[in-house]
Amino acid sequence: MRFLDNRQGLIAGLVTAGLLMVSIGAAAAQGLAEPWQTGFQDGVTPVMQEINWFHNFLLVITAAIVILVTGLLAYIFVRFNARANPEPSKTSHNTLLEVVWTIVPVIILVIIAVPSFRLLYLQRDIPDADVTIKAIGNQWYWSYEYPGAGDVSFDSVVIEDEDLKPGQPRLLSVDEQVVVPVNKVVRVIVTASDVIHSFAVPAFGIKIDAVPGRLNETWFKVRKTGVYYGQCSEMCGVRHAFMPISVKVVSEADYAKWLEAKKAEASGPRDDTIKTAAAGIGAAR
Ligand SMILES: [Cu+2]
Repeated sequence: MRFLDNRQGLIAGLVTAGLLMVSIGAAAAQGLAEPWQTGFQDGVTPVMQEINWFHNFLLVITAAIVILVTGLLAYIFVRFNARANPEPSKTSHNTLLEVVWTIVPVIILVIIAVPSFRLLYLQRDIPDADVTIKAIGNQWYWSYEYPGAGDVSFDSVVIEDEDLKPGQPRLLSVDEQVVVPVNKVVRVIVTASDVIHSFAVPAFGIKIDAVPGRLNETWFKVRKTGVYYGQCSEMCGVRHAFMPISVKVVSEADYAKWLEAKKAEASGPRDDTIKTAAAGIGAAR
């Protein structure tokens, strides 16, 4: 009776886990990681879709190898232990077998290498960019510049826990999001001003080091509007965990509108309140 109870409990647990995974799959499509999420975030760029495919492809190959090797081991344990096989064979060579176990792994590696290199070239060959943004890592926030789009530049600073508004994810929300158009090739030039940071957005399949005095570049083309989050992914100091990346992907019209507003802001009267206040303190001293 107890066994039956346990079994019912187990089935209920499996069903719950199944439902949970379905709901996680839906939630993971929002551009950020979810508690108990399994697998990657929903890929929204060609690169991330390819990474997802490559990951699943490798998973099938590695699982097949593990099953084959485990099966062979189990067979040997049962069939050739001292009790079942008291008179061991003296065979030391089998040419056919040796050729097979050399050639087959080579073929497997070639099968893996072809899509692997294809993916590498997709990531590294940056197509002609529609929009170029420059991301600069600082201790501990990101600055963004839009070269070729006027004097647009701004800092993007984490929103502290006590200032979070409902719906803003903790440690991922920033005061000013990077805005990019949907279905356009965006080139990201990445550098840093102090120490090494790393610019990473999982849903885009990008992660690239931000090194002081050096320009790295990567690209993405997002096929779905929305907000996508990333984090600094190179240990860069005490507030390493507090410099998130938040990318808002909007329609082309909305992007143009946002850019106009930003340009107007940049050419308008600058807000020198802080500097004036600092100068005031200096004068009073
Ligand atoms: Cu950092």
